[in-house]
Amino acid sequence: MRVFFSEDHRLHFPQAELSGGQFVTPFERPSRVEYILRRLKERGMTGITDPGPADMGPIRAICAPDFLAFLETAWGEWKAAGNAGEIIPYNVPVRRMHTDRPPRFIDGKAGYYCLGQETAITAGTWRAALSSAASAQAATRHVAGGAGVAFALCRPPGHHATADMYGGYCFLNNAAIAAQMLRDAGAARVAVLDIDFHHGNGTQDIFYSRGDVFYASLHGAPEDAFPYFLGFADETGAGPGEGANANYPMPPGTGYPAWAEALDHALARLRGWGAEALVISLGVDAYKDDPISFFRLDTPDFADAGRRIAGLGLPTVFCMEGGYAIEAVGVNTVAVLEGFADA
Ligand code: OKP
Ligand code: ZN
Repeated sequence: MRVFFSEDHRLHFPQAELSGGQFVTPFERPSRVEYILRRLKERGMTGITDPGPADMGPIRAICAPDFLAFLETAWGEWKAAGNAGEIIPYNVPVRRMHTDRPPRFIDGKAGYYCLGQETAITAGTWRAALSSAASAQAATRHVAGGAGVAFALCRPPGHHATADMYGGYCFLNNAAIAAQMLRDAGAARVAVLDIDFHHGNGTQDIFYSRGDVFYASLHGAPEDAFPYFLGFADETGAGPGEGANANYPMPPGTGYPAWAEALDHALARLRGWGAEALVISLGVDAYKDDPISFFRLDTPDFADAGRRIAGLGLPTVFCMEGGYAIEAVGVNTVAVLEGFADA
């Protein structure tokens, strides 16, 4: 299985994440990728390819122009305003305020485009986010060209990013960009299956009213888990997208039997719907020792999940998302890929 990966992910490494009322080293940090690369090499998966520059076409197809302009210019404006630290917004538009009037001043603008204040923007964030999207794009081109499967080792992750908001460690929605590219390459119906512990609110939102991309997600119930305000079971799509969204929220302590049952249900939905190509939002934070999650999957469970996903028999692009039990992230990620490849 070919792996697409850019070293430019290193350009994004904020000093600070707001957690527990303190600034801590971000959970989503560059060393996560080192563990994944090490495990890929240990298992002989050595075809690791630099994706080259991002193609802005498919990124513009998914993201709002003003949001892309914000990501590109935010750091310069923040520094020009005399700020010494990283971009962490203060105020965000909420109930009964205007959510459609982006402010001029950077402090307000940063809040306007933010959905999670744990996520800081730094000097290199935009370039890192582009490199992450580029990996998803190169993997997608590889699969669209007939490869059957590819792994985009994306960092930073993407599934919380909407067309016009960043947060939850995400800036550009890599999985959504990949799904759109598969559509453009000729797949009439594309499925995104999100097995990260967190609900991919961004991916759901981007495709919610579309009938050509099905979004299915297994995740910690929003009553108890980030992103809190989306991911309920009664969100089934809208308009032409009605019936093309499926959420499987699950409670604290959920183990593999219940999780696998939800996975099988989701896979049956995607098969019945007639998916022709598949994007997997591959987070491994459903792991039992993940520091910010509450499911109880173990390493062999990830391999089994990979096998079940392979049962769909579809061209598949894996896009890396979360996973914060750092020493186990490589083993668990590669377990999914090997389970898929062995099946
Ligand atoms: C990104 B992905 C830590 C709270 C963290 C944000 C979680 C973002 C997860 N005190 N909240 O889906 O793995
Ligand atoms: Zn996650």
